[in-house]
Amino acid sequence: MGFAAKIKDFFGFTGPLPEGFFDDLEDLLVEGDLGPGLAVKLVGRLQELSKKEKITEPGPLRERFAKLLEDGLKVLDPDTLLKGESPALILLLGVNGTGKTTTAAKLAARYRARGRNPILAAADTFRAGAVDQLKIHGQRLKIRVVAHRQGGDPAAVVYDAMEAALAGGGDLVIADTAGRMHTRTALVEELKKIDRVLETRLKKPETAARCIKWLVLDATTGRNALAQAEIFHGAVPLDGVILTKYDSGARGGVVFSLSEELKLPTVFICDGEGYEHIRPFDPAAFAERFAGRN
Ligand SMILES: Nc1nc2c(ncn2[C@@H]2O[C@H](COP(=O)(O)OP(=O)(O)O)[C@@H](O)[C@H]2O)c(=O)[nH]1
Ligand SMILES: [Mg+2]
Repeated sequence: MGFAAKIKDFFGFTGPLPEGFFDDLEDLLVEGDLGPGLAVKLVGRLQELSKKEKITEPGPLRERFAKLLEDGLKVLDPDTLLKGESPALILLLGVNGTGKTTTAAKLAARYRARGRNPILAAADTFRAGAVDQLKIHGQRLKIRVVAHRQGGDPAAVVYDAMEAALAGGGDLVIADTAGRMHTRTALVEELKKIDRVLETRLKKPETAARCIKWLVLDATTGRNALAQAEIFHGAVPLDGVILTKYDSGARGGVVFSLSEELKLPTVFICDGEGYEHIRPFDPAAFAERFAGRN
């Protein structure tokens, strides 16, 4: 049984709370990738609430729990973040296989549907096939892809894409990057270089500083996703996280830890491979689902 079904079951009875209810909840939350520290803290608060308000039934307790979860979430509207920035630059970071390339295409499609004019930058020049993968998306979506050869300089690709945008070709550059950037020094060097290139060649000192950095995390990797976020966020300050593969029984509790421990908001959730499978993070809905609403 997946986590979502288990938590539904857990709260899905009537009558008084059985003995060990709160301990069992703690265990279940850890299974949902919430992390032991946060699980203890939240369940403690819930227990206090249940005493204070004399809640003895699982239904109302579940609602209180969902609210507690929601209250702990950092929120950031991905559309306000981009407002006024032209051209805006979004760098998608993350380890291999988390869904960066797919998400770059989804974001381009989404923002275009909202009136922006996106350009995709194939700045993963490291992985064989990465450039072609993005080009195929570009062809399907009829969105311009700026690309160099495999093995080329990622910073130069971002620069060219920004220049194309500044020349009137677009107002939003979405850059796919290489997964190898998860080692701290490589990541920092790569980003510094992008900064330098944008600064010196575009003569727009603020451009690089304003670039939006979103980390792409695979929900199915559980607590490992938090470890990845710690490394990336420690190397370069991130603006937020995009959680992918939140389909097929993913748990997703890591989102609460990202907020609590790293103060990082989740900006988008992806739940499938199609271009439409991306939506802005909705804290109330996410908390409700995690808390097993029927
Ligand atoms: N089920 C599911 N698969 C996804 C999602 N996002 C990406 N993928 C798949 O995950 C795999 C790796 O994605 P890719 O974009 O190449 O990852 P990258 O290495 O970070 O660029 C591909 O097979 C994608 O189709 C998602 O939200 N749900
Ligand atoms: Mg890729």
